[in-house]
Amino acid sequence: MAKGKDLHTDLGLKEEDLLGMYRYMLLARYCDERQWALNRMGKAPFVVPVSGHEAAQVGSAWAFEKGKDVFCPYYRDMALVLVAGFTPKDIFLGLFGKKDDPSSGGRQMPAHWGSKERNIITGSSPIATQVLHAAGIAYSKKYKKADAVVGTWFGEGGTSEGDWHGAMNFAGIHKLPMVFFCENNQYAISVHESKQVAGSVHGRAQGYGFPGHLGDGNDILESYRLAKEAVDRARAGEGPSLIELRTYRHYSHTSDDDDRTYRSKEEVEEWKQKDPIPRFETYLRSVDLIDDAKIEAMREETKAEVTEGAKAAEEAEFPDPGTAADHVYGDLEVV
Ligand SMILES: Cc1ncc(C[n+]2csc(CCOP(=O)(O)OP(=O)(O)O)c2C)c(N)n1
Ligand SMILES: [Mg+2]
Repeated sequence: MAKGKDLHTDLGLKEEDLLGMYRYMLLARYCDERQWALNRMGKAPFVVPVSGHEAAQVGSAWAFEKGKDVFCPYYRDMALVLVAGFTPKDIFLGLFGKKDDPSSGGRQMPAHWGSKERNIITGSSPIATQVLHAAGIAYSKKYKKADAVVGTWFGEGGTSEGDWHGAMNFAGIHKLPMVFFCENNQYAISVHESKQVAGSVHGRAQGYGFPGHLGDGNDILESYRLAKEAVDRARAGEGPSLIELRTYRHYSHTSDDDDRTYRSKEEVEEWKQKDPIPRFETYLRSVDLIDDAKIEAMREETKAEVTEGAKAAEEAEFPDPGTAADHVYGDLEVV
């Protein structure tokens, strides 16, 4: 592949795209650090960290058209939903279970992202169920001849579920306009990939009659390239693709997990050295888009946006307990 400026121009990315991508990576990272700190302060009961996955999520989300395409994410996809239209304040409204949480008005667990206006379909807690939802939505888009591509994201653990295989088979049979993204961080909570995945994730696509590709999920431009090719293919009516993006999570599975019991310090450190954010900074420097001063300014600006969003969400109202059953059981009255 071409080097330097040609690398992103060959991908059809403009300078504002690159800076936008970088900004979203920073936003996600700072939201993550903030939510982790809030958890340790006892202010946020449950946190699902994203750090480490930013390139895979921002790069893949960038290939979709907002307002047209549909996102079926999973709990780790905070950077993805930021690209799809969530603000840092929205992220914290969900974390605190506040009334204006866009996902569920404070009814769901945090990280069950959903927003009708942003075409983000809320996920259920059982893993990989969103993959079936995505296939159903993609079928409806095809049936209605709508110009829309459906993206769905999941971990490699999710690919052991029957739901995942059912969705893959259905998508292959009907040549659905969708893209399957596996964020392979090598662990399903404490279970290593070697005990979870026989063969490879991307290799499974062949069995369902469509292409599967493997990419470096810590490389945002590679994540974007693979996603864009797959989204273009889906939009052209050529059917689904599966993209496996290899990455690593920097923190525990959730705030309720202690990863020291199953990952060595050395392994975590080794992967932190491959942090996707400094790696993208190296590229941005190489094409003269940023320097130390610009990095500092963008970091300060995004950090301030996150601090402000967290503060506004902390001060926001909780839902009225009298509305607890609204949108849950139809029009039941609370007695
Ligand atoms: C059907 C089902 N089984 C088990 C769980 C418990 N569980 C929640 S997350 C998770 C691990 C999923 O790992 P992976 O798909 O690799 O995603 P990651 O968290 O690593 O991003 C498990 C087993 C669940 N939510 N649903
Ligand atoms: Mg995993």
